[in-house]
Formats: sequence, C-alpha cells, structure tokens
Amino acid sequence: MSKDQIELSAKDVSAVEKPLDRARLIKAPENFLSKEFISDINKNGLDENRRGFLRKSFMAAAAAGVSTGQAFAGTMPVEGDPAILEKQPWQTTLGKNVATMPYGLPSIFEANVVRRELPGLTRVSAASVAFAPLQSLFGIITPNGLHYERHHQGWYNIDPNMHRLMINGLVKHNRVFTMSDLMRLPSVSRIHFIECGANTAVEWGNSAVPTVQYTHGMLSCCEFTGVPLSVLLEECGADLKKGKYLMAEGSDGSGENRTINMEQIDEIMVAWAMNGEMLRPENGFPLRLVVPGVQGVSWVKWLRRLELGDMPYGTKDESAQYADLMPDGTQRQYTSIQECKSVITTPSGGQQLLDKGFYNVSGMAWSGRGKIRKVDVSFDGGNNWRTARLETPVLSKAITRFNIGWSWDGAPAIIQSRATDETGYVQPAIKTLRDVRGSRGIYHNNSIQSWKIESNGEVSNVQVG
Ligand SMILES: Nc1nc2c(c(=O)[nH]1)N[C@H]1C(S)=C(S)[C@@H](COP(=O)(O)O)O[C@H]1N2
Ligand SMILES: [Mo]
Repeated sequence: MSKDQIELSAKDVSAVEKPLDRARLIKAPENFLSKEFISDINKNGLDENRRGFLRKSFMAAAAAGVSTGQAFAGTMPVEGDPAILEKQPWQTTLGKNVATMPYGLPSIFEANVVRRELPGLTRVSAASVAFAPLQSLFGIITPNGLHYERHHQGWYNIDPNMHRLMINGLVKHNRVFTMSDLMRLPSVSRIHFIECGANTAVEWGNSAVPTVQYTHGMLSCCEFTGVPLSVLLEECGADLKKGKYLMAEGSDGSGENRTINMEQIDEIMVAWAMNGEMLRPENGFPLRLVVPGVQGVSWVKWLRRLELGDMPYGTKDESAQYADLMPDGTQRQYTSIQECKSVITTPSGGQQLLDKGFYNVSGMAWSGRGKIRKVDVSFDGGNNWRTARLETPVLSKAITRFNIGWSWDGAPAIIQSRATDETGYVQPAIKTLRDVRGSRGIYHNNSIQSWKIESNGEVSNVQVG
C-alpha cells in the first residue's frame, strides 16, 4: 500500500473533531420575506433588480406598520444589548503598539481556522498531509499559513545561500544557479491552483469524512512569482527537439523525482515567492516548480535539479504513486491534468444553518484545462439546477469563486455544485466516474460533492447517484 493510500474506519470518523466554523452562517430572519419572494430567489437568484425590489418591500412593510425591525441580513436591536450599550475594553483602554507583532497574525478569535491532519490517515514517519480549511476561506487566494501541506519526507529549513539549482541533460551547457542568479532573471507572477492527485480520495469510499476540509482540502490557490522555465532552458541551450521530458528533483530525502511533459513548458515556472513573500519552508522554500493545471506531486519543492530527456523517466515515485489502477488491471500513468471540479464550501459538512431563511451559498471551482465557464448548483439532489454567479477574476488554471442566493425553507435538502470548464467538459457524478474507473484506484476523483441539510440545519457529507 502506498503512503498516500487513505484508509478510514467508522471509529476514525467519529474521532474527527467537528470544526466550529458556524458563526459564519448568519441567522437570517425569514418572516420579512414573502413566500413569493423566497420562491422567486430560489428560481431566479438575487440580482441587482431584485435587491431593489427587496428594499422596496422593506419600505412598504415599514409604512404598513408591520413589524420590520428585522432587516434582510441582520437582527432586530435587542433591548438592553450590552454590545451596544456598554463600553467595551477596546473603547476605554489603549491599544497595542505597532511593533508588538512584527509579523502579523490572525485574530485570536480565528484560532479554529487551521490546517488539520486527518485522524485515521497514518502518518508514515515525517510523511504527512495537512488539509486547508476550505470552509473558512473567502475569495480565491489561500493565505500562506493555511496552504495545504503534503510531504513525502517532512519539511526543512533550507539555507538559501546553500541552495543550488542544476540544469543538465539535453542542454548545450550544464548550468548551476544560485538563488541570487535566479532572482536577477526576468520574473513573472501568476495565480494558479495546486491540487494533490489524492484530493477527495476518501470519497471513493462512502462519504467517509465529515467536512470539506478533509474531502477537498488538498487544494490551494496562490500568486506565484518566479522565472519561466523557458528562460532557464534558453540560458542552457536546451535541445527542445529531442528534449520532450523534464525530470524534476527536490532536495528533500524523498527527492520526489517526477517526469514532466514538456508540452506544458510555456506555463511552467521555477518559483521562489507565494502571495507576495518568499515561499514558506513547508511549501518548498527557497524554490519550487509550478506546473499549472497539473497535479500537486509534479510541483517539486526544494527544487535542486532539472534534467531534460527524450523519454519519460519512470522514477520509483511515479510508478508507485498517483497512477490509477483501472478495472482491466492496467495502470493509468502520468495522468497529470487535474480535471474540472467544484465544491460548495458554505454551507458544508459539519456546519449548521441556524434558522430558515436566506443564505449566500458559496464555493470554489477549478480546472487544469483552463478557465471555468459555468457553475450550476442544485438544492434538491440534482433534479433542478440554477446557474451560480462567478466572481471575478476568472483565471485560467486558478480557483474561481462562485456564489448563489438560496432561501432555506427548513425542509431537508441536498445541495451540489457542478462545474463546466472552457473546453465544455462537465464535472461528472460519482457514479459516472466509478463506471469508468472501477473501485481499485484512489486518485483523481473530480466528481460532484453532495451535502445533506437536515431539518435541524445540520449539514453532513452524503453520496448521491
Ligand atoms: N521535494 C518534494 N516535492 C514535493 C513533495 C515532496 O514530498 N517532496 N510532495 C508533492 C506532493 S504529493 C504535493 S501534493 C505537493 C504539495 O505541495 P504543498 O505541500 O506546498 O501543498 O508538493 C509536491 N512536491
Ligand atoms: Mo500529492
């Protein structure tokens, strides 16, 4: 069994702590909204015109003397509310000095928003996975401290002065670059997602884990800065006629040698920065490969060597891991592109809707083949679909944020999202994927995720169709 194989039992699942990221699900009063209005939102969404309509109905209700203290997304002032009437310490004392926190940290009230290891997934020595808390993220950028982590042999604090990148193979001149050499070259900055090929592997089983952090949290999206691979290869006089494959090697104990198909060369970068600062040690400081659209394992961290060759290298790591064992017994290897996928992150498993009424349903969509064209959302287990609003920017091979208004009537519901990318490819149902892949593979699951909402508002992980 490979290190990435994920095994879960019922016992493990109950041991998984439920993240209490519930405060984000704002209790929205319902009596203010008419039945017709709710059904209109659910059918047609909430656009600018309807927001105007909403304001008008609010004023009409006020004029009619109807109890309207309850605004659309807020609550009625409570008589004697200390949060309004009493002065708080932050109004009556001095604040902290500027330099008390030279490197800024999140509010202490965000202490629950952390990367988590999956109980039940065995940690093999220093090899490990920590999942990003997708349920607590906004927009499309993953903050550096919450980027997921996947190490085959732990992470290191590498001294950048002692770090070298060697380029050899089918090149005129073998070259060695120091970090200072690299950072003098023309650089580019691009926003891209990275997703482990084993992301959502647990869902090949039977909705084994409770939260989106564990179902989809081997996913992040950042702005990377570095030098395009093409610039480096030109420096070395690469033979791009013969050199069709690149072997990337990391400085860690695992080496993580991977063959990369040179068809992707235009977009590949050798990067040192992530979201405006140097890479974090756990994400490859001082240098990592960025291979947009391709599964995380090819994004070799602590990058020390690139070799240009005329055949796939077939290294130990790539023959054993991230290859899909197909029903006919063959292995689908070098399946590197991460196909179009999406997931609703709010509301999602482990959260609870506090009351009936309006909610902003929000999620992420991405495709290794380009831009997201469309995301449809179903609130009835896939019978009816409405198109969600895509937030800008919609970038190629990056996460796209989608939002859609929904008014929950208090009845049990199953919510799902289904993304389509610019090639026209549509994210499949789990059954469709199983019919092709069988039950022996664990990687590359891009199927539709379903969340069940109970009548008490609790949200859990289920599989439908
Ligand atoms: N050198 C090296 N590179 C590596 C790995 C590793 O263990 N060693 N893990 C790979 C895997 S499997 C993934 S999914 C990504 C994870 O990147 P992250 O830890 O920055 O999220 O890095 C890849 N690059
Ligand atoms: Mo991975």
